[in-house]
Amino acid sequence: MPATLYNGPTSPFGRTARVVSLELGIAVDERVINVYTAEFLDALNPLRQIPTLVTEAGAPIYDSRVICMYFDAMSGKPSLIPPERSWARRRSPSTWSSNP
Ligand SMILES: N[C@@H](CCC(=O)N[C@@H](CS)C(=O)NCC(=O)O)C(=O)O
Repeated sequence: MPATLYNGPTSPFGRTARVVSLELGIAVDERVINVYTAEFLDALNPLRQIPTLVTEAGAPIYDSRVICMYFDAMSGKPSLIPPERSWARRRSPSTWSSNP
């Protein structure tokens, strides 16, 4: 079961996350939702924003930049993160979760 990407129809942040997943060949189950009525999202992201990712392991991750770094770390492909920002890929994805 792939990760679930809660997204919206017009979100530039969500589009960034989706494009990065496509660039890296990461399968996601994208669900386009209305963030303003999606009460279930509060349990995954206290900001109730899109994009919000729920990983295959069930861990919620939010903020598009964090989601993009997660995809980058998980892909096994050459990183999209330029060398001068290599600090962004130092941590193991297995430790990643928005809920400490
Ligand atoms: N810093 C966040 C911003 C996400 C964001 O602002 N998403 C908007 C849609 S474009 C949203 O969910 N707005 C609903 C709200 O904040 O109540 C990110 O990069 O993911």
